[in-house]
Amino acid sequence: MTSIVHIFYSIFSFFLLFSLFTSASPIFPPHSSPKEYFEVTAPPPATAQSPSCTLHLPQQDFANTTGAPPSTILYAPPDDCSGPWSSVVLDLAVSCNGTQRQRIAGIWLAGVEILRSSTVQATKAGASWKVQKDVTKYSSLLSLSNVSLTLMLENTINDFLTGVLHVNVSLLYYNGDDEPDFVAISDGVDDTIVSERSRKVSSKSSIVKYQFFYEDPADLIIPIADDDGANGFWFKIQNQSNSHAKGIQIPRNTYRAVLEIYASAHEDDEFWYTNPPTCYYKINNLKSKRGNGSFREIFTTIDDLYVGSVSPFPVLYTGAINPLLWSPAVGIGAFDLPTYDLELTPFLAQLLDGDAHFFRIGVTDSIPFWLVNANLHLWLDPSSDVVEAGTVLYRVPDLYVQRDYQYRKLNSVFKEASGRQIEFSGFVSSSKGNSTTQVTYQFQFQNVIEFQKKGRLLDAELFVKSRTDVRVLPPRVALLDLKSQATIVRKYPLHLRAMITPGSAFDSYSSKSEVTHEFEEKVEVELEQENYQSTVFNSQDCRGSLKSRGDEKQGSLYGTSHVRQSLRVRDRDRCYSQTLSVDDGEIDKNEVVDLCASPRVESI
Ligand SMILES: *[C@@H]1O[C@H](CO)[C@@H](O)[C@H](O)[C@H]1NC(C)=O
Ligand SMILES: *[C@@H]1O[C@H](CO)[C@@H](O)[C@H](O)[C@H]1NC(C)=O
Ligand SMILES: *[C@@H]1O[C@H](CO)[C@@H](O)[C@H](O)[C@H]1NC(C)=O
Ligand SMILES: *[C@@H]1O[C@H](CO)[C@@H](O)[C@H](O)[C@H]1NC(C)=O
Ligand SMILES: *[C@@H]1O[C@H](CO)[C@@H](O)[C@H](O)[C@H]1NC(C)=O
Ligand SMILES: *[C@@H]1O[C@H](CO)[C@@H](O)[C@H](O)[C@H]1NC(C)=O
Ligand SMILES: CC(=O)N[C@H]1CO[C@H](CO)[C@@H](O)[C@@H]1O
Repeated sequence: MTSIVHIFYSIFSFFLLFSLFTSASPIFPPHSSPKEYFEVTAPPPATAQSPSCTLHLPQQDFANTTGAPPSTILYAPPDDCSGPWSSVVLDLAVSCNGTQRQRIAGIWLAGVEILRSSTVQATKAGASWKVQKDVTKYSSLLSLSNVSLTLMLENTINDFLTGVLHVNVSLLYYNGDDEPDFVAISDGVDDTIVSERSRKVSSKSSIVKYQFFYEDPADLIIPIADDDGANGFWFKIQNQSNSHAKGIQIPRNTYRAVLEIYASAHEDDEFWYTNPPTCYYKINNLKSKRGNGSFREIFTTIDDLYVGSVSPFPVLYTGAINPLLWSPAVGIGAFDLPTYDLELTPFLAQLLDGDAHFFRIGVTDSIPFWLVNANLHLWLDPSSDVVEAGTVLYRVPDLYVQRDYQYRKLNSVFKEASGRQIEFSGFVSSSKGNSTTQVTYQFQFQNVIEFQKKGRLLDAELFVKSRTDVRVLPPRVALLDLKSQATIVRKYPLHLRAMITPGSAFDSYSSKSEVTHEFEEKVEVELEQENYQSTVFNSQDCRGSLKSRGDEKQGSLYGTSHVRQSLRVRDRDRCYSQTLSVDDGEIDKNEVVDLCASPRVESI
């Protein structure tokens, strides 16, 4: 906490303040009992039923674990509960018994990451929360016995930070036989028919999954990660040239491959989309290192051939900007960070020769640091030893980048825009026939960062849109487990405005901030027999203030918060809507509506 003095001796800048905010604990009206936190999400569909069986793993405690190896538990499914399951849900329950800062956490099964999460800024009274995630796509690993379940959570205990994190991991297994009877409620005759039919499809299809890429769980999942695991299996990426690779051999009868990427941004890149070019600091003689511009992209290569990239979603952890904004509802994705999927089937031609191939992951223009690793999901042909594959098209034009920097000393404006459109296709000839997979990926990135009032006001506006199209040709009856066509569109708009004012007392300050951000996803799947859509719209609109009198030790921040959040999820299983309203840490409204049950609500 030397940073307060440091801030006032250097020129006041937001970048130093962000790090200050993340290290201090907020004080709302003091809490006497542990505060319960949550992330606004739709519960996994399976949890509407009772699980067929449940596995509670022993509680793990994370006290002073910085620099320590992760904690490892031996995993095996319960004896009377071997798969296949219709769904498996990971249940994480955490409590913290004192003051603590935000931490990042990862859980791996047999070295394959199954959850990336973060923890809360707990006050003296402590905190607790719960995370549930559908992990059915990892079924092939979940059915293994005596494999390691690894938890990495670096925590620090000192005179001020007293909170030990107690973590319980449970797995809930569902077999989907005891589907509940749905009652269609509607006053329109036509609505009733539609509603009943969609319910029937829904109860039948809850045997499979609603996520396009993992409709049927893969037969084999290979981690592209740090095998050593002494500091967790993730790769720690310091800069663009610091990419990491792993050599792996894949079975020669693989007919489909999807790479799932887990990523989180930390330290100087935690708020990468507010990073000006490094020059801004040099010109103004500032010490901050939060530079290198605002564009970041996670890229993957196989044997140095570029095979795809993804734009990361800006997750705001619980210490971000003004910690009061994330209490009790944390930022979008903070407890269950989004993952990103790359369809790699068109590249099987390079991979099926039985040799080892090098999968590399990096982050364009990154600065310290990112934690990134990936899982290679493979589907195997049970009826042949060798599948034949060939590349048909490989079109990767350069990334388009446009930068418009207007330097006016501390008051400057930095605009960046970039985009790309890439296309791959390849055929796979297995016992199921010969099909061609075409993949196109497009994305658009725009960012404007504006510093006003001599750098005390920061205004940043980010917009990211990505679109992936996967087509499997020709659609064949014999290959019902592959989709004919799918389109996945994601949008991440974010607007952040924060102003800091030094107070009259030494070291004191006050700040005001506004953050509006959204996670939007639309998946459209066209099958021979069935078409369906799933949409997620999640938006958080936050405003707050923060004051430090400057005469106190860490934990002396107090202020206000106003948060409005709206979540809508529609897919084959759910029409979930949640509206939340929080003022000064207290919930005014938390309304959950089943839009399927009351179709009229949606038109309001
Ligand atoms: C925590 O660990 C650090 C170094 O790893 C050590 O310096 C410190 O004394 C430890 N604190 C406690 C309370 O054990
Ligand atoms: C973890 O499980 C133990 C044993 O069931 C229970 O006593 C404890 O309260 C649980 N902790 C959390 C954080 O849920
Ligand atoms: C938190 O719990 C641990 C035991 O897990 C205990 O050693 C520690 O004293 C507790 N801390 C506080 C602040 O109560
Ligand atoms: C798992 O390990 C336990 C004890 O270490 C052993 O009794 C059991 O047979 C093992 N199970 C399998 C499937 O290897
Ligand atoms: C990138 O990171 C690596 C690993 O920390 C370091 O050795 C290298 O000097 C860094 N390169 C640049 C350009 O900063
Ligand atoms: C599969 O189809 C592709 C293109 O349609 C063709 O080039 C290839 O020769 C076919 N392979 C086999 C084994 O039939
Ligand atoms: C956009 C930008 O400034 N990129 C720089 C990020 O840092 C690396 C060095 O680590 C430079 O090579 C890039 O030009």
